[in-house]
Amino acid sequence: MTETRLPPGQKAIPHFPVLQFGSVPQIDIANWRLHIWGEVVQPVELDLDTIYNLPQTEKTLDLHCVTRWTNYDTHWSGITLQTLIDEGLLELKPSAKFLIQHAPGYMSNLPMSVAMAENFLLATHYEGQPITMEHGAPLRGLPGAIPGHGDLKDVYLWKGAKWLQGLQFTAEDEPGYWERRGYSMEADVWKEQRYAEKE
Ligand SMILES: Nc1nc2c(c(=O)[nH]1)N[C@H]1C(S)=C(S)[C@@H](COP(=O)(O)O)O[C@H]1N2
Ligand SMILES: [Mo]
Repeated sequence: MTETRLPPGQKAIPHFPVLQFGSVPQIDIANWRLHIWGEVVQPVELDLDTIYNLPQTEKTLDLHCVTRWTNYDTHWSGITLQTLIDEGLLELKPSAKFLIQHAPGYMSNLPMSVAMAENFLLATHYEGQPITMEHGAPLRGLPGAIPGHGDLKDVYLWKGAKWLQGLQFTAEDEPGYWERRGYSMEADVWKEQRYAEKE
């Protein structure tokens, strides 16, 4: 296919930078839980063993950071929101329209249509190894692009929270960490929605 993989304003680089606001948080993996709440029938807390024992999904994704680097063909595995639904761990109310990912000192918002799509993973492993602390262990929200799937919405990497510890489902959209600082609520990489449009 001649279709380009590189969104406008991006540059493909061969390495995977570490990037976050502030320092790497201290995470006590043994006592770590994923909290799920909001517009759900039953709030739950999942430990890492439970997540590791769910059916795993593998994805090869192109990552696009708003600071203009792109990393092609990164390999990840983990679970999806659909996995949680299929395994009876998550039942959304019809009022659930947005997913807010929570991490220590960080939040990011996505519409359910993007969070439920096949290019959004709750990732535990990168290139066959558990995700390192710097890259968001033990679990990170991960939006990436699947080349050739022009039907999927592709958003910038800030729309996935490293050190994910909470999934909150809401009826109304809520700005996350970067969105509160002027970044786009939508963040479509092909439309270069880096910053929010001025009113
Ligand atoms: N918790 C948390 N998640 C985060 C961020 C952050 O500052 N804190 N930064 C986001 C941004 S802007 C990017 S580009 C990616 C960087 O992921 P990496 O460090 O694995 O490259 O994490 C995203 N998720
Ligand atoms: Mo980023």
